[in-house]
Amino acid sequence: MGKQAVSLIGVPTDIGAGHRGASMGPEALRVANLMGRLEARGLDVIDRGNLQGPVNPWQPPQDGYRHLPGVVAWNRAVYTAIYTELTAGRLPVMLGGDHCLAIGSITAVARHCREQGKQLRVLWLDAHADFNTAQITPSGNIHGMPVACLCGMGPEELTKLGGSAPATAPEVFRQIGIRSVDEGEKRLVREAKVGIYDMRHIDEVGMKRAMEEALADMDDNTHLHVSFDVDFLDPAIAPGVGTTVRGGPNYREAQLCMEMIADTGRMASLDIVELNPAFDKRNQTARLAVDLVESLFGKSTLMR
Ligand code: 6HN
Ligand code: MN
Ligand code: MN
Ligand code: MN
Repeated sequence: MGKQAVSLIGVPTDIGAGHRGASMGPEALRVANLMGRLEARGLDVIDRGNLQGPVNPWQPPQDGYRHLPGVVAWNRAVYTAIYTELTAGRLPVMLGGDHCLAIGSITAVARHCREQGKQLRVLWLDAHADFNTAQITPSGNIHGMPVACLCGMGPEELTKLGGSAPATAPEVFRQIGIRSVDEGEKRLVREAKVGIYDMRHIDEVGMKRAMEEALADMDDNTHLHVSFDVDFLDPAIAPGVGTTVRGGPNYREAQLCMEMIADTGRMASLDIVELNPAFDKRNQTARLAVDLVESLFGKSTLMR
């Protein structure tokens, strides 16, 4: 078998977030030697550098959205870049940037899947459900809305990024680690029937069984996309994010989660988002993220 081809794409913006600093995420991951670690795994890695887009104007929300034009511009660039890598047969790793950028990456992945006749499965590793809309958002921050947008609920400029809406459907999502969902958002995720494996469920059945459930019913035809919001992790081990929520997976639980994803052999695209070096200590959260991403690519699997 040839080397798995991986492309790193930096997206240095915090345009969708409520705190500044996620724009420094791509560089922090590079400083933590993401590329070298993946190369040591035997992967053929190219760092495509950073995409470009508007500066963060740091304005209050308008009609329920903060920075909508800027969010659209960045996501268009992400959509094109991710689609280009997938078409070239490479595995794109988006280095965010805040989580609004998953609208662009997953819209591209969904298009690729449609064209290739593949089934899409999205694992959404996050403390948050990211299913807000303009009507119910407590903040106006679009990083709290990407899953709703991908399911067709949101402004046309975002829901139709790939030409038509919806980009995909609630059934493709499996959300792991959830522990902070806003009041109105709770009703929406319930109505949409998003697959949620929240911390209560992980406490009750353990990470192993929760992941077996989330990874069930995939086959050779499944494209598995992992959207890794670093605030998924417990803030005790990962302080370098803008929106910490206590009570997340610890180091071993997070490792097991990544290892079980690697064991499926189906991960075909990845987002690493919400890393915020302005809140980090000595780049420890970036180093932890790189450690976990190595596991996603099979590091801890013996005999490989
Ligand atoms: N993230 N639910 C909150 C909001 O403002 O909508 C927080 C969202 C956080 C989003 O971490 O990707
Ligand atoms: Mn493909
Ligand atoms: Mn998120
Ligand atoms: Mn989050």
